Amino acid sequence: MKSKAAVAFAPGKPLEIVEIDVEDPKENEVMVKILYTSVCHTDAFTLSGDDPEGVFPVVLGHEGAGVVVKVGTNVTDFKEGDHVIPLYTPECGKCEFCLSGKTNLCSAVRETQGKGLMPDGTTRFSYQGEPVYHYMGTSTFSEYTVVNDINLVKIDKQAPLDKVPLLGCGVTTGLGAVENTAKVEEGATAAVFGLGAIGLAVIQGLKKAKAQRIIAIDMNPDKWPLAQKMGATDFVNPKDYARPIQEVLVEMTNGGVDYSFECIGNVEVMRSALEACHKGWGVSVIIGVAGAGKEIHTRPFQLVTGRVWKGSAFGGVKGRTQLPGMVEDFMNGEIDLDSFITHHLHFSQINESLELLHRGESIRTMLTY
Ligand code: NAD
Ligand code: AHE
Ligand code: ZN
Repeated sequence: MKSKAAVAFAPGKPLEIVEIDVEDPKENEVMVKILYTSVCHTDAFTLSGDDPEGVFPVVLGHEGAGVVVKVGTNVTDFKEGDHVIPLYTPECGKCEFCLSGKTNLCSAVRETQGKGLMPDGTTRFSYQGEPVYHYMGTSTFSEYTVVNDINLVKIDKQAPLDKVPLLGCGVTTGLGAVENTAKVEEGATAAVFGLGAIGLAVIQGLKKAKAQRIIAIDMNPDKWPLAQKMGATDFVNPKDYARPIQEVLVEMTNGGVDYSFECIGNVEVMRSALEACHKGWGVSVIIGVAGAGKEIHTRPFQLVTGRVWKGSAFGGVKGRTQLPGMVEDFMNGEIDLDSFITHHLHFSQINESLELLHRGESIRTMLTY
């Protein structure tokens, strides 16, 4: 099968729109025609070369939605025509992780997924006879992609496929980090660092959880109106202060916030987010993805005195079990996706969508094939 794809041939280089070859799905694999995809900061991060798991050439993309076109042998849960969202956090339902009841991380295909390969150790993509790698088990920057059946969820056919890609990563991650990872309670005070799609979705989650005070922090004041629409009550620009921002927040909140969320991927900000938490009980959740070689630091005393450092992947959400319900919540007006889609472009303009993200001008660009 020939497919239009945006291939990352080398780190730091623009994506190239080329025609690749996509092999048929093998056992337990499904071929999906991607109709819409958006671009998450993690795609830009891997393209930059900072991802320790980055392999090239690769078809990036993990926020997409489409229709099943072919199924491999042994696939029982999907058939041609099903509407689906690819999942970078699979759910096999059988591994130690899935059965633990303690995490959404699934170990079934994680090793090969991290190497850009399908579970049999090969790739379904090639360009001019040379292999092209998969990404995060999804590769939504190809019109036709092949994924494992455990990396896919069937959704309601009535759901608009040009909106639900945001549930494939950004919005689910933010909402889930509040509900599943932090378990924020009514009346809480929270600080959200970084007001991209992830931070804005965290704010939406905090509002749903009835947090009483939501402090939104970003160096780009253009992000504030949308944060306010989501439910932020206070805005802080770190550039306005000469002292560490955690000091400012501790002062503003009479001792620190109950919850903080780092939605940037900056290890210095991760420290600030932890240290902005209240002594004795404050919980800080790391969502941002930091580059190779980066490490977090704080005085252990910060933890000894009751602050808790946690992390969240895909918001702790089990995709195959929970995403159909979140799609319904969106269709019932309980989850806002529309506000995140600030731009619409054709797939051929994908590099422009990356530039918009880098310049801080977009939240999410929805790309149409
Ligand atoms: P984005 O680029 O749209 O947003 C980042 C925001 O952070 C921007 O508004 C920017 O102005 C702000 N910012 C940058 N440096 C700052 C600083 N020092 N202080 C305050 N604000 C600052 O990115 P996004 O798509 O929202 O993704 C955010 C992060 O979350 C990325 O690191 C991404 O890789 C990660 N992510 C993690 C998961 C997960 O499951 N853990 C899922 C999706 C994304
Ligand atoms: N490959 C990187 C880490 C990248 C990372 O942390 N990815 C997040 C999702 S970001 C989505 O936009 C994640 O889910 N991580 C859990 C996992 O199993 O990958 C590295 O540092 O090697
Ligand atoms: Zn993402």
